[in-house]
Amino acid sequence: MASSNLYPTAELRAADSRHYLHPFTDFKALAAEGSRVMVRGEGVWIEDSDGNRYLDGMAGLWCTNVGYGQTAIADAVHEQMKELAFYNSFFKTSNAPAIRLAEKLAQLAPAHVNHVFFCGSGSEANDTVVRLVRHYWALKGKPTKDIIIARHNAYHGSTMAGASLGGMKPMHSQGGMPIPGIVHIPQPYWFGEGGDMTPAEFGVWAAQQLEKKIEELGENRVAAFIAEPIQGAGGVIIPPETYWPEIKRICEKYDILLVADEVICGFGRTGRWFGSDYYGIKPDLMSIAKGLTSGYLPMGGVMVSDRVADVIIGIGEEFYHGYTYSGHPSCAAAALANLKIIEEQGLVDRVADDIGPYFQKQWLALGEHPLVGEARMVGLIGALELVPNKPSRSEKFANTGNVGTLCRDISFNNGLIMRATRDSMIISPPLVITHAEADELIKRATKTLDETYSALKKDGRVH
Ligand code: PXG
Repeated sequence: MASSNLYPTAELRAADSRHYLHPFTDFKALAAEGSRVMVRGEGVWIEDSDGNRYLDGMAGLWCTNVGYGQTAIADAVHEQMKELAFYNSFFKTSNAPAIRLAEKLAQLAPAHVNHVFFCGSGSEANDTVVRLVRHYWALKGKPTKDIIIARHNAYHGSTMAGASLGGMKPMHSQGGMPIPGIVHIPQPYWFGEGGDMTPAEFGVWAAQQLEKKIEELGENRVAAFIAEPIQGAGGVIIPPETYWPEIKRICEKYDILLVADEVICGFGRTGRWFGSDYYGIKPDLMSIAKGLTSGYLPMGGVMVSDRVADVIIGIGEEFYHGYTYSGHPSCAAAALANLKIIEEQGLVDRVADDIGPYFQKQWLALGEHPLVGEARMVGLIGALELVPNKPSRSEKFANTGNVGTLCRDISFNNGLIMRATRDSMIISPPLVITHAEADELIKRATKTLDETYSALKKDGRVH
C-alpha cells in the first residue's frame, strides 16, 4: 500500500491543515473545511481516502494525458533511478534519457523546431522564454527590443516572470507584478467580450490589438508575443478562426518572435501533437510541460526554432541560464515512456478521429441546457458558459465565480471532476478516455447542470 494510505483520513486532514500550504488556496477556509485526500488513480478514475471514486475530467491538472496507472512509465523511471537517478547537464556533461528525449521532441515538433532547453515546469519554461527572447535580440544587436506582449486572462505560470506574462489581475495584485517589460492586450474571448461583432470580426479585432500595441510601443521595442493556442486556465478560450492567421501576419510584418505556450495544448490535447499544428502557427519558441510526462514526474522545456537556435548557438557565447534539474534523467525517462504510450496507442489520432468527435458531439449538445449559454470544444478541451438568462450573452451572474464554484462542488458530489473558471465549467479529460467513460462523463455533467439549475432557480438566480 502506498504511504499516503497508511494513515486515517482524519489524521491526514488535521496534519494537512496544520502544515501544508496549498497552491492557490485560501488557507483558512481550507483548514475549516478539510481537504480531500486522493490516494489512487487508474485510467480516468481517481479515488479518495474515503473510498469515493471520481471520473477525472481534468486529467489531474490538464496533464495526465495517458491516464493514471501506466506501469510502463513507473518501470522506466524505476530502471533509470536504479542506474542513474540524477546527474546535471552543466559542465560539459549530459545523460542518455535527456539526449534521447531532445531528439524525440525535435522529431515530433514542427519541422523548423529542432532544439530544446529543459526545465522543471511550465513556469520555468516561460521564465526561460523571457531570458531566451531578450538574449536573442541582444545578440542580434537590438538590446532594447525587449518588451514582451501577452494577453489579459492568459496563464503562463506562477513564478515572477510566468505570472507577469500571465494576465491574471489577482495574481498581479500580490507581489509587485507584472515585472517591467511585459504588457498585455485583450484576449480573443468572443463569448465574454465580443459585443456585437461576429466571431470572425472579433477574431480579427482581437489580433489587431497586437498591431495597435506594437505601433504604440514602436517595433524596435517589441521582442515577442506570447500566447496559448487555446487559453486553458483562463476558461478554455477557443479563438475564432480568423485570430491566428492575423496574429501570424502581424508577427511577420513587425519581425517579432512568436511564442506558443503549449503547456496545455501540447501532446495531443487538440488532436494534433501541438496546438501550433492545429492552428497552423509557426512559433519561434514553444513552452512545454504537463503532457510531456503526463504529470508522472515534473518536467518542462522550451522548444527552440532554427531561427533562434542559429543565433544563440552561432554566437559561441555562454547563455547564463539553467536549472539543477534541466534534463533530469529520471524525468526524461518518464517523458520518453509517456511519449511511447502516446505513439503506440495512437492517442493523437484517436483524439482527432475517434474519441474527440465522439465526445464533442455530446459535449456541444449540453449547449441546449437552460443553464448553458455556450458549449465549446476542440480535441478534448472544452468549456460550458453558465448564464442566468439563456438567450443573452451579456447578462452574467452577480458575484462572478459563485455559480461556477457551486457547480464544481455539485460535480464533485456527482463523482465528476470539472474545473470552474469564473462561471464556466472546464473539461480536459485524459486522452485514453473510452467511449463508455465519455458517456458516463456526459451523464454526470448533465446531472450536475440539472442540480445546479434547480438550486439557482430556488434562489431566483436564473430566469
Ligand atoms: N503555461 C500554461 C499554458 C499553463 O496552463 C503553466 C504555463 C505553468 O506550468 P506549471 O507547471 O509551472 O504549473 C500552466 C499551468 C488551473 C491551473 O487552475 C492551470 C495551470 C497550473 C495551475 C492551475 O487551471 N497551468
